[in-house]
Amino acid sequence: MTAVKPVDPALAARVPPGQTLTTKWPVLTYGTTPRLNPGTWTFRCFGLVEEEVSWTWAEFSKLPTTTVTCDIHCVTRWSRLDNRFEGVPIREIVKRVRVKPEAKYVLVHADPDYTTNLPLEELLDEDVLLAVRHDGKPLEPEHGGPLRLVVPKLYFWKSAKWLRAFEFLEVNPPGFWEQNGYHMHADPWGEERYSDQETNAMQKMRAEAARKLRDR
Ligand SMILES: Nc1nc2c(c(=O)[nH]1)N[C@H]1C(S)=C(S)[C@@H](COP(=O)(O)O)O[C@H]1N2
Ligand SMILES: [Mo]
Repeated sequence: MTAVKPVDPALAARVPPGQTLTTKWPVLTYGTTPRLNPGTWTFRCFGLVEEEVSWTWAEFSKLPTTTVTCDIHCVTRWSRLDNRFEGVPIREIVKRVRVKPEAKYVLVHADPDYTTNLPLEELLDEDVLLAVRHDGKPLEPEHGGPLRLVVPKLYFWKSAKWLRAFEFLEVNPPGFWEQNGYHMHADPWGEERYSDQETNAMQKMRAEAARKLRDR
């Protein structure tokens, strides 16, 4: 008889449907790993903001930081529990740029040519971090070092590695994976994996927003 390791029910309750646990941390990158050039790197906030801000690496490194322990869920069906991310909490960013009330969505820009979209309300969640460290060590380049976004409540493709900018918008244009068959919202607990699961209203909104952005 083979011994089956029982699953701790407290842990099982933290694993969304269709996911399995891993203790390793897989690397999922479309394309190559960019390297930091501290001389030219900037992190920029633009679009519907009172104050357009661009931080150099030296300036960004002086922002206040905090620690968030969270679970992460990749749409390729692995989940990793209790990740200790350290970085700049989202509130430290938005209070410096003062987002205009018309802004409802954010297009996240990252190297190399990666984008992802999400509602502003979800970017402003307490557990959202611009992370520079993971489990006590600087973020490895493969995992988005020097700076990545961490949005624990959504599938991990929304957590852009090599983060470079937030663009605050009235509309919700699809980002890279969202244009390639993945869901606009991406809630792991609702298994919002693919674009064909989107409501008609959401599909209409994605088409209109994409058109608006192309024509501007
Ligand atoms: N810039 C950038 N960010 C990215 C990606 C990418 O290819 N480029 N992949 C996304 C996907 S699909 C996932 S699952 C996570 C993977 O992060 P990890 O490689 O640290 O596990 O990063 C996301 N952020
Ligand atoms: Mo992913």
